[in-house]
Amino acid sequence: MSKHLISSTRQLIQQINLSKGITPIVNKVVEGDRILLADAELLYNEAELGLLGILATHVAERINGKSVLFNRNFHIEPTNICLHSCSFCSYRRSEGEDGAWLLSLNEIAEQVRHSMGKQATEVHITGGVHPQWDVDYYCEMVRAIKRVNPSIHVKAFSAVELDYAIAKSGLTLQQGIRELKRCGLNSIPGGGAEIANSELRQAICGSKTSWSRWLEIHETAHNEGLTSNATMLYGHMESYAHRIEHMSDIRELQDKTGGFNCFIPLKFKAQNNSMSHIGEVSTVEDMKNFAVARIFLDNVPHLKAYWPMLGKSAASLALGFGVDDLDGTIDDSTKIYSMAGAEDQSPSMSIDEICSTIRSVAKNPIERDSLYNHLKVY
Ligand code: V47
Ligand code: SF4
Repeated sequence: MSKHLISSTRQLIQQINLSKGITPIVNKVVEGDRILLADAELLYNEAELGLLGILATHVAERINGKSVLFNRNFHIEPTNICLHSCSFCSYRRSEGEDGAWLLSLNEIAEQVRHSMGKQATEVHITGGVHPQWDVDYYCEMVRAIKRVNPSIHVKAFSAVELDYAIAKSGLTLQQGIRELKRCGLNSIPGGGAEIANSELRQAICGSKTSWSRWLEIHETAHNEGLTSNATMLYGHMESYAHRIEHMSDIRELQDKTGGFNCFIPLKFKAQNNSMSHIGEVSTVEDMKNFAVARIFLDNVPHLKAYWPMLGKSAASLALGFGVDDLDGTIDDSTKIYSMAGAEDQSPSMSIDEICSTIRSVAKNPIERDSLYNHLKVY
């Protein structure tokens, strides 16, 4: 690590009054040493926000310098028909219910065609777990996309969709993932992770893929040469200890496989679901969470702010709390967040807007591909 980075971080920290308990943790972070679970809990509970911003920026700059990455992608949600009924979900419907949708393969191909004028390099696909969809169907979907645009990167199907489809096809995880890869699947998004703790998971999404299975699916994908992302749903009923337990399992798997590209904290949005009474956490809590995640997950290269969910201003604030990846959606037509109450109901950001947001916090905008190779410095 550069001596210059260490000394400039130390200078910033000098101006802050550190409690006895926090000082050794600060030293670990500044020197590039891994922090313990108990250290992360102390940071959540006792560190002031300014200090967290300095430490998270230190870690982000150690890993990624002053670069902030974005890509040109678009999202497809093929259906909201889902056999699960997670309490936090605002958009799932049963078959035939009002508001249910299901895109045909032709409609999906049309969306891909439409994206080509905008030079999208990636399509992100997730949706409900449709009771009739198996590996063959998901393969057909990927093939239909690649027929329209053979070079587009298909980041698709959360571990929860994969779990059901692979079991329905009577395949092992390895067979199912190999087959999808053979058909053109390029990487796996981070959805369905929610929260690791089994009691909490039972309470908010009891029928869903278990946490150990979620980890197994990502481990298998990594072993088959597919990278993936990891998410965490926060701001509902979880404690700081629950968040740390979740991130610790991700850190452990990353030590083993190195297959996670980025970590994406997903803030619980409270409209139109059966957990609405819980409300939403503050922006301060969002920033604290980004910062502790960046400090704790020292082996995950990127921390993403998913701005269509968080809102543009909170996402740009997060660049001061360890975030180095803005999901650079071109036109985001995802309903999962708009139906749960995201401020921007039809979010889109032009490349100019993304770049000026990044420059406004003295960072360097860089367009990336889906594997985080740098494509263009702006
Ligand atoms: O697993 C559902 C979350 C996830 C709500 O990998 C909610 O690049 C907040 O995983 N409030 C799916 N969150 C989306 C997802 C994702 C999004 C962006 C980028 C990537 C990536 C992955 O959405 C679900 C769940 O955790 N979710 N409902 C809600 N009310
Ligand atoms: Fe289904 Fe996903 Fe909604 Fe859960 S969060 S009900 S798995 S669509």
